[in-house]
Amino acid sequence: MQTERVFLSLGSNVGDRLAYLRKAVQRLAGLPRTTVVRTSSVYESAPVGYTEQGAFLNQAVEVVTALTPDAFLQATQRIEQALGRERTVRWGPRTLDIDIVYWGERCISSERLTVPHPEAETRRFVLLPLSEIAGDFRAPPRGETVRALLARLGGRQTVEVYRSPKTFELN
Ligand code: A4P
Ligand code: MG
Repeated sequence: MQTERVFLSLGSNVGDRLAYLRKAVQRLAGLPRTTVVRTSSVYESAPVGYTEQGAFLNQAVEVVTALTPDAFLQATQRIEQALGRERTVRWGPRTLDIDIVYWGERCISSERLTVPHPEAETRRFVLLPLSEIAGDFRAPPRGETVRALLARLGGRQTVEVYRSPKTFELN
C-alpha cells in the first residue's frame, strides 16, 4: 500500500451537520484499501462564496489509501450521494461535501479532478482544521507548510471550534 498522505476537507451545512460528518468518516474508514489516520476537531464557519445559506461545519481528515485518485474520488462521490447530497447551486447548501485537498506531493489535473484543491489556499475553513492535524505537511506545488499557508491568509473569515449543544448537555 502506498503511503502518500491524502488530506480531505469535509463540509456540511444542512440538517444534522455533525451527524453527516461522523457518518462520512465512518464510511471513509469502511472503504477498501483505505485507512483513516487522523481527524481534526469540527469547526464552524460562515459560508464562503454563495453567502445566502446556513453556517458550515468543516473537518479535516487524513487517509492513507491504495486506491487511485480517480477511484477514490468516485468512492467519495458515492458517499456524498448516500448521505443525501443533491447538487443544485454551485457552492450552495449541501448535506455533505468531500473535497480532496492534497494527494501527497502530487499535482493532478484531469477533467474530473484538480489537486491541490484550487481554493484550498484561500480558505481558512480548509487550512485551519488541516493545520491541527498536519501543520508541518509541505503542500504542493511550492512546498510551504500548511501552517505557513494559514499564517499568510488575509481576510476576515471566522472559523471556530464547534461545541455541539449536545456536548454542553453532557458536561
Ligand atoms: N473536483 C475537481 N477537483 C476536485 C477535488 N480536489 N476534490 C470535481 C473533489 N472534487 C473535485 O464538485 C464539482 C466537481 O468538482 C466534482 O464533480 C469533481 O469531479 P461538487 O462537490 O460536485 O460541486 P460543488 O461542491 O458545488 O462545487 P465546488 O467547486 O467543489 O465547491 P467547493 O469548492 O467544494 O465549495 N463555506 C464554508 N464556510 N465551508 C465550506 O465547506 N464549501 C463550499 C463548497 C462553499 N463555501 C463554503 C464551504
Ligand atoms: Mg466539492
